[in-house]
Amino acid sequence: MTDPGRLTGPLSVAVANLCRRLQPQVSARTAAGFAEVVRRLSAPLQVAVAGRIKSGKSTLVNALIGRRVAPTDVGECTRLVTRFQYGTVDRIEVVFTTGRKQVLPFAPDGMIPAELGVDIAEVSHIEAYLTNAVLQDMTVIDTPGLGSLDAASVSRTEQLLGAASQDEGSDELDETSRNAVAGAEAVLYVVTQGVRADDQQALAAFTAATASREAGPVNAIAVLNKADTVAPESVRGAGDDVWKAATLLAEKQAALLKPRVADVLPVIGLVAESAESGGFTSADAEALRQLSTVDEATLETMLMAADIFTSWECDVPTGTRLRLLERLDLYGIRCAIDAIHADPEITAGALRRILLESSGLAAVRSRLNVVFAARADGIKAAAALASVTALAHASGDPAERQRVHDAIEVLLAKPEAHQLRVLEALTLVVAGAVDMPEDLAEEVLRVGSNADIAAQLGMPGSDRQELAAHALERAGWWRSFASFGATPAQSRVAHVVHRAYFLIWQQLRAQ
Ligand SMILES: Nc1nc2c(ncn2[C@@H]2O[C@H](COP(=O)(O)OP(=O)(O)OP(=O)(O)O)[C@@H](O)[C@H]2O)c(=O)[nH]1
Ligand SMILES: [Mg+2]
Repeated sequence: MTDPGRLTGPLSVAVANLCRRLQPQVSARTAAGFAEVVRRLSAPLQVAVAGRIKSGKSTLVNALIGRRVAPTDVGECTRLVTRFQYGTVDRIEVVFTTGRKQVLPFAPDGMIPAELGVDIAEVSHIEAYLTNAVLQDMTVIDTPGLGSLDAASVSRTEQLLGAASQDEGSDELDETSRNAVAGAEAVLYVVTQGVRADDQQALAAFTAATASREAGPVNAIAVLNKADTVAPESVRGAGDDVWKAATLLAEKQAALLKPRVADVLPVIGLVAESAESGGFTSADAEALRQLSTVDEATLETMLMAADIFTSWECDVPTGTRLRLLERLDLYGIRCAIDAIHADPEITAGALRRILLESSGLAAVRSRLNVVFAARADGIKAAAALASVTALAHASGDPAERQRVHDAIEVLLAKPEAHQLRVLEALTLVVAGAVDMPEDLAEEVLRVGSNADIAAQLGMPGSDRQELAAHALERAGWWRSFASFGATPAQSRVAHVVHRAYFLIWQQLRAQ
């Protein structure tokens, strides 16, 4: 049985208890599914990194894990789903569609080998167990690019995200149940400057694959990767500042992708990967130091384009320049040289930190913490409840379905579980399943996707009395909206929001 101490929080505990209580009252098949739901509830949050082909997903995964382990650019592995999870010993396994597993040696450079040496058509996915601490809180799932012409790998991704847990002691589960249980719980969506309206479709298609769970602002964020390649002259108001251009572009994309994602943050995955994973060495720092002594006009010319940079006559060997380009691209190289000009004595370590800062990774990490880690309990519990419902439906037994439905209703009626209802309502509104005037939709979003009361009420910095008065006022407003001004679907959402405000008010009063 799962150790309840490892569950993420009170909502997860409540859903795990519901599963355990129901287990003796349902069919063996459903009970096995519930056991799997409980097991997943105590596992770290499953975050899928998704996006178009070659958008830099694997590079970003390496940066987040802090280790260059996922193959980038070429090789058959980029066509496969790889799950990076915490382990006490580094180990890679190929999981075949039959369920058979085969341990795979790391490549000499410490990465997952780009070619597996097995028939890729028979491979389900790769499991990588790594000792890196980041993975204790989050399992990172690297996915092949969406929008690739290779339909086979897209459909494999969809299947695999649904079946990713098949190798973990759940042999008694049939495929329907497995699909009802598995899948990613949160999405980190990687876009580049070419994002178009149809990327929203790509996002929707992806979420359909994450175990039929909707992604929304609660469990999805996006990054604008390759920020270094944004041409500042293509973005109004950016001047000649690349980072500013990327930030403005990210804001525009946020409006385009809203409300499916909480945020779009600019990032330079490549520089982040090099700075975080040991890819940037003291030899690289030395090479940059040497480059920084080249006269300014020549440097400007060299930094205009990659081929000029590598082919221009210069004391730094071409091979070294190629390596710098591969690790930092022109933007990172320029950034490092600027830092050396500002402080010629700068150490390799300090240079690495400056590169890391310039990559924007810190903001992505902190957003991941705010959006995912802080909400992991709610996200995991909501995903688990969706699985429980799907399992009951898949049973084909109306009595069983009713029993499970009733138990869920009892759970959701408790004040401490009301947040799950709010998340559900929020998802309905965001996905457009319930039509709401824009200002009301915004309000539902704010109440549902913030953990802090002042943020929920949109009144940061207010005192308790002001907050309580506002909560009570909004509770009253939503109650009358539920009764008078709403369609039946709106009315159901309005009741949930009313109660959320009421519970906030109660909590403020009790403090
Ligand atoms: N200039 C620049 N290049 C990047 C950045 N991030 C990734 N790249 C490059 O983009 C290419 C593709 O990166 P990957 O990480 O393999 O992309 P992917 O999305 O995993 O690709 P697939 O798995 O094949 O879909 C590589 O050559 C990376 O070096 C970035 O921030 N800036
Ligand atoms: Mg990849």
